[in-house]
Order: sequence, then C-alpha cells, then structure tokens
Amino acid sequence: MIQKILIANRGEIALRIIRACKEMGIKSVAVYSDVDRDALHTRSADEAYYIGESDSRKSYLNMDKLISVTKQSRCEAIHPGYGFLAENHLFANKIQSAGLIFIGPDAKALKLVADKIAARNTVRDTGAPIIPGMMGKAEQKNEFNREAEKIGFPVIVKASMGGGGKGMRIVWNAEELTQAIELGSREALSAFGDDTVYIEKYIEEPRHIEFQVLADNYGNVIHLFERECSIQRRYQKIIEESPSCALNDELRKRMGETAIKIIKACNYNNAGTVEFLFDKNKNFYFLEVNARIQVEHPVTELITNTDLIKEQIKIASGNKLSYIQDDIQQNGHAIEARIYAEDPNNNFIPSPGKILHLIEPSGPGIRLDSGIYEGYEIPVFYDPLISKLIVWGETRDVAMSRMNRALNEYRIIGVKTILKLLTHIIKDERFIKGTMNTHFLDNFEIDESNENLEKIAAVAALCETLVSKEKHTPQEPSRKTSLWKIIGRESALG
Ligand code: MV4
Repeated sequence: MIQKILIANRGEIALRIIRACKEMGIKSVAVYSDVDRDALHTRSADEAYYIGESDSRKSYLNMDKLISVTKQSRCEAIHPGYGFLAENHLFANKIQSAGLIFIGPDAKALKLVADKIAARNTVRDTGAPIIPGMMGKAEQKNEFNREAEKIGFPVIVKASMGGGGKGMRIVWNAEELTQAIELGSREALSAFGDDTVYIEKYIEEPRHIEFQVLADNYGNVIHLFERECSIQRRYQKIIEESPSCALNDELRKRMGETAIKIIKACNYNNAGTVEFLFDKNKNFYFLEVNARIQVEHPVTELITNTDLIKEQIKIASGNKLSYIQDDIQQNGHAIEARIYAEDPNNNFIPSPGKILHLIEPSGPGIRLDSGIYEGYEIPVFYDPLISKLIVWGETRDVAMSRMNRALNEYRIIGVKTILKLLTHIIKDERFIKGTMNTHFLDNFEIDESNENLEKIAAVAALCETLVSKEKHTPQEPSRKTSLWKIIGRESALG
C-alpha cells in the first residue's frame, strides 16, 4: 500500500482525502497558495508545503512545482481531487515519468475520454446507445449542413475537447447553423486550445443520470449504481441524489451494465463516472465519462456503504477490487445539497469574504463535507463551493425531511450563500414528486421578502454576541423568539 500521499487540491475535497489517509494510516501532505495559508486543508494534513501565488495557475495548476514538492516530501503518490489537474493527461504522464503514482486513471484512458468524438466512437463500437450525430471531424464547412439535415433539428454544437457546456450551441433551424459553428469553434479554441466542433441531435428536457464505477488495474469493473444530477444551473450541479426516481430495476440494471461495458472498452481504471442523458421516452444515451472522483461522490458512499477515496488509493496501490458486483447493494436514499458562496439575488456572482458566524447541522443521518470554519475568509480565487450537506434516510421521504431539518439548522453569516434557495428547491412539487429535468431551475423565482429582516436580525445577533462575550456573563433570554431563529431559514414571522 502507498504510505504517503500529496494532495494537489484545496477546500473540502482536500480535507476529504486527508481524512481517508488518516483512517488508512497513510501520511498526508497538503499544498497551499498565499491565500490558503490558514485554510483547513493546510492545517489538517501531516505536512503542508507552500507552492506559490494565489492565482491557481501559479500554484494548484503548476505541475512541475507539485511534482518537485512530492519528491521533496518523499510522497509516492499524488491525489488530484476534482477540478484543477484532475483530468489532465499531461499531468498524469509527468507523474508517471517521475516514478510517482497518479491516483486516477492511466494517462491513455484520460486522453481518450477527454476527446468526445473519440469516446463516441469507442462507445458506439460496444453497441451502447449514443446520441445520433457526427462521428468524426468535419473536413469541410458544408458537411455540418448535410449532417444537420440528416439528424433533424434541433441539433447541438459541441466542442470535441469541451466540458462544462463551453462551446455548446443549440440550433433550431438551418439558418442559425453556420454562425453557431463559427461561434462554437471560436469559443472552443480559446477555452480548450482546439477548435474542433461536432453536432448531435439535441435532446430536449432530459434528465442527467450518471453511474459511479470502480475499475482495478486487472480489468475488474463494478458499478455502484446511479446518481440523479438534473438539478443544476449553468452546468453547475446543485442537488444530487441516489437512487434516481426515474429508474426501475430493469432500466437500472441495463444502464449499470452499459456503464461497465463502456469503462472496459475505454481501458479505464480507478474511479470514474459514466454520464447519461435520459429522455422523456425513457431512452438513455451515453454522454461522457468523467475521469475523476466527483463532487457528488458521497451520495453513492452513503447508499452503498463504501469509501470511494479509499478504493481509489487501494486501486492505485495495485490492489485488486475488494468487491464483486453482487456485494454492492443500494441501501436507503441519499441527497446532497451543495452550498455555494454566491449571491442568488445578483445572478449568482461569487460572494467571497469572512465567515463571521457559523452553526453547522449535525445529528442522525447527516454528513457535512466542508472546507470552512468561523473566522475563515473565503478567497476570490477559487470555486465558490464551500461545503456539501449530505443526508441519508431509509426512504426518500425521510431523506427529504432530514435535508429540510439540516438546512434549517445551518447558519452562515458574513457571506451570501445559496442556503435559502436550497430550502425552496427541496420544497418544490417537482422535486418532491421526483419529476425534475435539467431545466428545473430555469425561471426559478424565490420570495426573498424577509431578506431585510434577516439582515437586521443578523447585525443585532452579532451585537448581542459581542456584548455577552465582553461581559463574560451568560446572556439572559430576553425575548420569546431569539434573533438566531429570525436569521434562520424558518421565518419568525410565519
Ligand atoms: C446535451 C444536451 C442535450 N442534447 N447533448 C451539457 C454539458 C455537457 N457536458 C453536455 N450537456 C448537454 N448535452 C445533447 N445532444 C443537454 C446538455 C445539458 C446538460 C447535460 C447534463 C447536465 C446538465 C445539462 C444542462 C443543460 C444542458
């Protein structure tokens, strides 16, 4: 087994990996930028090394620096987490060339699944369903017009090296096509350094359902069932759950077997996710392979009783899978809500700043994967995801009530967050019935009429805390409804 791991990441996922290392008796090494000197991951690892300026290009994306610190600290392996360099095949290659272990897929598999056209070809050859569309690069511009007529409108323009929706364009008729190709390929070039685009049939109002897989270095592959990830905005997931309300046992079995077939065809190893689009007629289509541990992995861990980070480390150490497919059972229901420090009333712009006051939910069925603490300053430089609240219940109803209860316990004062939006989402009839699709949050309006009252109460509550701290005397309860209740999610007026 690997004895010492460098974690090339920050925030909640760095902490998640450090915790797995501690439980496995593996030494952990954190890396930090200027602004992350006081971050939790920096404090929690066995050792921490400074790697550069706050701009991630100067620190968390600096491959050579990361590899030199790995050697200097005598680590044998690097865990990339998600984002940053997690799916970069050049990084995986460099690590291997340096005689170190990349805790993730082989560079070759990473390279294959990053190329959407190449992945579509590999998947088609397995007989798995793919979205009707182009299977190669267009040699001439007029090829797009011919293909679009063959596929039928609407079509979608995608960047072959793309991800996260960049370079994507929905095209409803032939007149719009030429410009969409032009704009899409320009956007693809600046975002991915490659202007290759292709077109597919546009699937309207699909659900996004993905399967977690584990593959060892000896060709053994299992799936750990699905996650429903349809509730998102601008390709950023907000709520995920497992099982998905859309699947029955027959579909679930078919999709799981398809995911395994795809992973085998790609010679993919370690943890990964096979994404599917699921249409109104219950057809599913391969979308892409995510070659990393994902943000929403805890949902799978809670319903399958597994630890995916430990499995990643064991696989990278050269162990065979410790499970066969029949060992993996779905038990109960899990829901994850992502807490972003963003302003829901101002187009979700990031809301960096100091956490002035923090109360975290706990109790039965609650898991909180968080990277913050009271007094911590959320930097502007990185992703605004600050914590993940994951709940488990024996049924979906129990999990939903538990999520509601936990969101109501949560208090984050000092920065704007989407906490309140989350409480509205889980009370939405479409969520309760489980009939959501990827357009769930389009035109989603919430009533923030108590917003001012909350602000005033927050200031008053802070004053009260400061005064009581100064006096060193316990605060007498002076009113029936505490200020803390007012600033909570349950309105004191209601
Ligand atoms: C699609 C699609 C509909 N039809 N492809 C968005 C991110 C990128 N990875 C793939 N995406 C989509 N591809 C076809 N042919 C709709 C989306 C899409 C989406 C996919 C998954 C999760 C959320 C989404 C939100 C909007 C659009």
